[in-house]
Amino acid sequence: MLTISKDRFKRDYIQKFIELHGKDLDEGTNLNKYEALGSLIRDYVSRMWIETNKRYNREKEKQVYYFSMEFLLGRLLGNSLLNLGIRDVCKKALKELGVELEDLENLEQDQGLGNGGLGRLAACFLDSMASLKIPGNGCGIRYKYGFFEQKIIEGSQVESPDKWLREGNVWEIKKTDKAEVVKFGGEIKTEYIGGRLTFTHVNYEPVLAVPHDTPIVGFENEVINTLRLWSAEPVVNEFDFSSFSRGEFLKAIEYKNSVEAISQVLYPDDSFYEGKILRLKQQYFFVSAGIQSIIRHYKKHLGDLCLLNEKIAIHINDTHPTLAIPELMRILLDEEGLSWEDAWRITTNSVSYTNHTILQEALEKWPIDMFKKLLPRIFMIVEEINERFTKELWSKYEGQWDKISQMAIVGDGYVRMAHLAIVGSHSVNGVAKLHTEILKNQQMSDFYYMYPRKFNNKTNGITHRRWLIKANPKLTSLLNETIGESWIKHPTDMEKFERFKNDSFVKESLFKIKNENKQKLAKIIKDNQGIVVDTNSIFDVQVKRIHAYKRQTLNALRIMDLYNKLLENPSLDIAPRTFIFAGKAAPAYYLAKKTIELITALADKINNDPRVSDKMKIVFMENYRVSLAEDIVPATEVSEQISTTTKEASGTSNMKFMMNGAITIATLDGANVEIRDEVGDDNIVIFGLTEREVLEYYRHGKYSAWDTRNGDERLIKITDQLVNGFYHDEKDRFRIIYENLLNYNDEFFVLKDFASYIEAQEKVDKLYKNKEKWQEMSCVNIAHSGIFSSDRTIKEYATGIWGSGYLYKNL
Ligand code: 26Q
Repeated sequence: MLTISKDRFKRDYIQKFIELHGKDLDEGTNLNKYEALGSLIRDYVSRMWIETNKRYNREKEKQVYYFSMEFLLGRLLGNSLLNLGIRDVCKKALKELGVELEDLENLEQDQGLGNGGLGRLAACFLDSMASLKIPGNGCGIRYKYGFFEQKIIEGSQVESPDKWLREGNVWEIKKTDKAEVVKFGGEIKTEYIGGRLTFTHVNYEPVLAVPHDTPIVGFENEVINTLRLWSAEPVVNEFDFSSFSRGEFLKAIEYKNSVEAISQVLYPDDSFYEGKILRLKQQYFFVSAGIQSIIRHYKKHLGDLCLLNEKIAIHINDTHPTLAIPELMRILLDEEGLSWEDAWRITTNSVSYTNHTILQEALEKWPIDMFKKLLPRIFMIVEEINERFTKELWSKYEGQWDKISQMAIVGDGYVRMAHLAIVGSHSVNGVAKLHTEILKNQQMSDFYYMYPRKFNNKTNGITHRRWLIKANPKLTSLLNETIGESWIKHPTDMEKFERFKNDSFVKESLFKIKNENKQKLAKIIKDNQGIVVDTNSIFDVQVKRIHAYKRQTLNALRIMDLYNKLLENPSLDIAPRTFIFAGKAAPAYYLAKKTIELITALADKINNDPRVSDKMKIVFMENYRVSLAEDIVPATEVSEQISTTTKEASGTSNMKFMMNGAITIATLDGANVEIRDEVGDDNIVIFGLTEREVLEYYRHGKYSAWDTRNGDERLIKITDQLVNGFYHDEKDRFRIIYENLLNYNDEFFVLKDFASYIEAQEKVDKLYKNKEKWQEMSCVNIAHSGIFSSDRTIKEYATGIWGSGYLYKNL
């Protein structure tokens, strides 16, 4: 923990400001002030960072490398201050200088280098590794443009580039001397040299990978870990621009552009795979740079490569970094001269893999031709892995050609990344109990049968430091006042809070805190969307990526139904509700974009209907991102977790909401199952098809959307309203949604779950009207949320998969 007095801080800050801007503090803009503060904090951090690295090198504790295409960090200033333990001092000091800390914090651009859950999980894991003193490094891509910025124009999503680096980035340090060269294309020359077959890569296109390091501050423990993001640059030596004749000059420009394209932009699709060569380039680019730098560092500090897997663990976040497996093989074989057997043992014992989805359309497979041309040597290695693996299969399943070809790594003209990841690693985990069971028993059952010991579950978590302590300071104080502060380091101690579930003072406090958080959010809604919401209404929230399986449509349909009911019976006795949505649709995902249009159309019509305006309001908040989530989550009362059972691997916003006292309305999908197990049926509202029912429908194909609709008056009315111009002059605006629900017999069972969803919502209404009961439920939810801290998750990874982090036991 950094100890610094207020006066010292003031002096340092003023000095930093002048040094940086060449003027006095009172002449500076808030942005100037933010930059000075960021820069000062980085100075403080730098000393600890150097010390941490020295200690790691000295003590040679096992290092974890978390490879991920996405790190969705959000803002860093507030959390770094919190973790350094100087946020209060800093706040007071700045106040005395006439500066509001929050104003500066709000100026920071989100670091939005991720799509959603998977990227945010990586960020929570970095925070937990540092806070648990686990030597953990992130490895990814420094995209020039992160996840696009979303605007809603005339009811539709419009994307623009996320220029997050426009005003610079105070947190990163470019390490030019640690650059690596990554090789694409070309040919492989094989020859025997000294009786050994060697492989030489020729005529390749070189790309310089330049690391940018960001400090990851541990919580009050003086640990600073590193997130290393790679940026692609031309290798200048080999293409010296000035000395080229005209033809070569153009070639050089082309080369430069094609290189820089690699780290230009984050692909905005989650859960939909498209075989784009640039994406494959991105994957090999950061994986190769990362593995090369690991080996370089290892050789310098530790030496013997045969012990590599005892000293480092390489974790791959979904299949996107799977090329780490053949890349590590390549280095051990071609550059270090190890035998195949040794290289394979070291590689598989180093690498572990997390699966985040069972959606078929999200599974990565690369066309062989593309793969081979771009990565000739890596392809040879993958072929060899495949050959050895299929031989092993043959010995088990002699004659069963179908099974063998289904399980092969290379087959049907593709390289199947999930198969490579399973075969080339020592651990495969799902992200919630149900998800892992589905992996074992359905999706990957053949592999589970073959390698039962590789498969394990690690239920996701979220960092309670960002999502509770930072996002909800008032609830944090209430916890501290009632149960003491031990929960901060031991989040499961939050269970003690359950003792207060019948304490009227605590319940009143919970009510008040929620209300204040709602007021804060209401102001943001007013400022951003121009909509005035009633802070006495239920804040009912669904914020996440827009996707058919997450069923924002189901939510929209019940809003339509409620509107109909209110028009029919204006005195219907319901607790007023504000329906809050936010989330981005992949730019090419037409149905998802139409879903946004539907929600905004409902808002337009219903919000402007005075007959219902005191009972319901609909808000679609623009540009959902981490910093906006930090304002929404603490103000939420009803958390909508309504995916089709079996489809949501885990979900993590469900955990954030619960931790902030929201009541969950949910299907028994993903980690909702564990949330239910924690709080009990009385403190969550469950509805919808069970896993078994869903799987049964898929097996027998007996679902009929039309029959379901025709059997329910409410559904007849609302599905008609989708296409009769009720919500928009353009009558066919939502036709595709209608077609999907009915004529395409919607594979996500929206209509099937409608009736039970409505019933569940009526139950929510009743519970909310009983204020005492609601606060009691809220209290129980908070009390049981500690287990969903990512600290628990990371301890499980460390002990169960990585074999690292023995130190955390002493905390
Ligand atoms: C793959 C290939 C080509 C282009 C894009 C992709 C791609 C990119 C991102 C595929 C998937 C993703 C992201 C997936 C994701 O966020 N999954 C979520 O992971 C969370 C953390 O485990 C879970 O809580 C969610 O349930 C899961 O949907």
